[in-house]
Amino acid sequence: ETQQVAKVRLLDAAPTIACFRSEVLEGLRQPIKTLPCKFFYDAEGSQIFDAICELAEYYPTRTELAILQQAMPAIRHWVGPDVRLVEYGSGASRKTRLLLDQLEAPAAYLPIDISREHLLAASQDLAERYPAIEILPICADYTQPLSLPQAQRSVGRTVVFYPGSTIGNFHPDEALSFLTMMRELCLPDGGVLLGVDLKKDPSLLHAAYNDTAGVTAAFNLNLLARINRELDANFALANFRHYACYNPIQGRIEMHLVSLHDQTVWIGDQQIDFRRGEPIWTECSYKYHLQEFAALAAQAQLAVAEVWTDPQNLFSVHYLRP
Ligand code: AVI
Repeated sequence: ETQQVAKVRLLDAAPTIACFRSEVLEGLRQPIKTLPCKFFYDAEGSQIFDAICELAEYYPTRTELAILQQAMPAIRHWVGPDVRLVEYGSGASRKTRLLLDQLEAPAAYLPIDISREHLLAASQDLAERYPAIEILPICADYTQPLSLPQAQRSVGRTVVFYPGSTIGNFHPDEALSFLTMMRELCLPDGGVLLGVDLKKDPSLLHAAYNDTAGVTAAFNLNLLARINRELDANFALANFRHYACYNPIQGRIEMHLVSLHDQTVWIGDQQIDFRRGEPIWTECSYKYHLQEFAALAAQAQLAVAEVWTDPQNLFSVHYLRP
């Protein structure tokens, strides 16, 4: 029995184990211990993240999907024909299908993700579904400089798709550099279509990052499990607690793993000591007012061409132009 499988060629620039190890150790040796949130997304973590997106408490995914659906005619107009669509942190590419279905003859789609298995599965699926579109997946840590492959066909403008409010997982200064990089990519006549989570009642935010089923806690703790799996470490997961809270002054969710005891953990031959109550800071998720985000984009010389929100003003989608 032969199976017709559309072929996708993966450009693999995934961070090595040595990089992972050195970033983990560097973070855990700081006076305030941190771990980079990009490392949440191994095969396990990407799956848990997909489960988060289905949670009743986690409003961003479904809200953004509804906004995109509504805004589609306008988005189609802004993006135009023959586009090269570049998506950062594409994951399961769920929202992408909406775009590929409704844009005007898109020429190429370049999904970039740090999670190889997830990226490959999603790309295979898209290649079968959209034979007319060139699918060029890139496995990489996109916070590092990265040169994108040429699409085979000559194409029109480049549009960057950055949904989910992942821009909120950067501190504002990092978000600014990332926006600047996206601007350069879409010059001269492309754009950036991105999702931004909005400031709101802290209790809604608190619930979104402290779901009752404990999926977000499992997502956070999986980072320690991953370090155990890949770096020969011995974190006892029961000795750490997921702790997420909204800081209304900084306008961000802060996610931590708090040590429940004085304890020592080994990562290979490296010893890391924890005091009872000491946190490992694993993630920030900044929330913006529309004007705050427009000001940040303007600093990166990107102008808001149009912005869409849901009726409850929970989430926003922006089309930015250089
Ligand atoms: C990917 N990112 C936008 C998510 C967020 O909401 O900041 C990651 C996440 N962390 C906990 N739940 C979801």
